Amino acid sequence: MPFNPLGNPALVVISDATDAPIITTSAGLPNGLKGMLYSYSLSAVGGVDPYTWTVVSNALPSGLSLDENTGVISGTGSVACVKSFNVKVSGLDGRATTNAFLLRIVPPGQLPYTETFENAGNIPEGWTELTTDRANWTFRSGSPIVSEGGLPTAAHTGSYNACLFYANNSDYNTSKLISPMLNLGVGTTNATLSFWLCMSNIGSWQDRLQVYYKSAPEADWTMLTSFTTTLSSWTNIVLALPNPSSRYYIAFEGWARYGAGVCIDDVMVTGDLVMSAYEVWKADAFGSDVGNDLITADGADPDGDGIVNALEYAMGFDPLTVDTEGLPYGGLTAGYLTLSFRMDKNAVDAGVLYEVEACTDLILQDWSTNNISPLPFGDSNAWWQAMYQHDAPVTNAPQRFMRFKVTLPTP
Ligand SMILES: [Ca+2]
Ligand SMILES: [Ca+2]
Ligand SMILES: [Ca+2]
Repeated sequence: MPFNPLGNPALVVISDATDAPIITTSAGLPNGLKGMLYSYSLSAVGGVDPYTWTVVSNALPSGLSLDENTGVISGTGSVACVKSFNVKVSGLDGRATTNAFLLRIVPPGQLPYTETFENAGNIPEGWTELTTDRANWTFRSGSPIVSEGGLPTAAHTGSYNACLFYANNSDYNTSKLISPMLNLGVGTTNATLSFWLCMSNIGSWQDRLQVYYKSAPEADWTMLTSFTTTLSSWTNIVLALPNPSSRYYIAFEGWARYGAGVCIDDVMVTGDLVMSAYEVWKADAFGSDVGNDLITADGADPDGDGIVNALEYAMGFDPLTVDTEGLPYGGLTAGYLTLSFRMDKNAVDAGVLYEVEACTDLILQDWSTNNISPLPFGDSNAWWQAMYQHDAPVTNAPQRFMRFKVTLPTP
């Protein structure tokens, strides 16, 4: 670590020409959202700059690229997937370091989730209201009675906040404003709800808010906390969300009677989402049905095409459309029995194991991977067209059967 060669003794140069640059970005990159612009900068220290950044093994999620000069990964992820890849950073002197990275492109509905209520005064898409009384949530700027001293005078951000207000009855009128189903994933840590609340009083009249969650559509609501006292300016509320699941709901239940209204804005749900590549594929394919085992189990076949979900994934098919193109096929090639099938590249990258077996007797079921050899694979953009042969010529055996099986990686 020599002193700055320009001679300023107060400055120490971090780089050392004898070392390679060291990547300081940690392996797990922030998730990207499918269809949304992604940008994240890799960084390194040491070595001799300027650096050159290159992907040296495997590939980035499709739609993303690495800028070789800046180390910025950017673009719009077009496919929900999980990709691991290696990036090399080289200093000007050619010394280089390579690190492994993991990047998930997850479908919408995953974390982080935000709602700003900017929907032209209407309830946002996917939100519902469950009211048992006379009051309804409205979407407006601030309290409905600013002219009488009600607060807030405006939305926390933008032009709209949600508000439950009622002034025609001294009993509480309650209504739940319910989020869309949120996929908090499995094994997520630090699931957190953040929102802004303003709930001012008029004279001695005070509205209330109770916040609820449930981990499944069929579950009962569980109360997280309640607010019963005046908050006369926008206040950030942060709550831990227990029992994260892939079918999670949050409800804001206002209790309104003569107060200035229960006003909320800028709802955000965050967490360290942990999803396997297969879970990402399922979340993308099944949307709000995720968690419904009748549709999404590995062995389920919701489109009725005879291909179960695990195989739809492994072969790059659509689990909700009857697939007729690209099905596995067998045949004879130069006197050998062959079997050909698609291997989706994202599934291959995620560690799905494809095994080809043969047997001579379906009653004995003597399946074995012996004497099976790969032939050259075809390369489509999205999949490999795998081709395997059984190494005994068909003239040597009157009957033979081949099959392949896939094993999903353990999450
Ligand atoms: Ca807003
Ligand atoms: Ca199917
Ligand atoms: Ca299908």
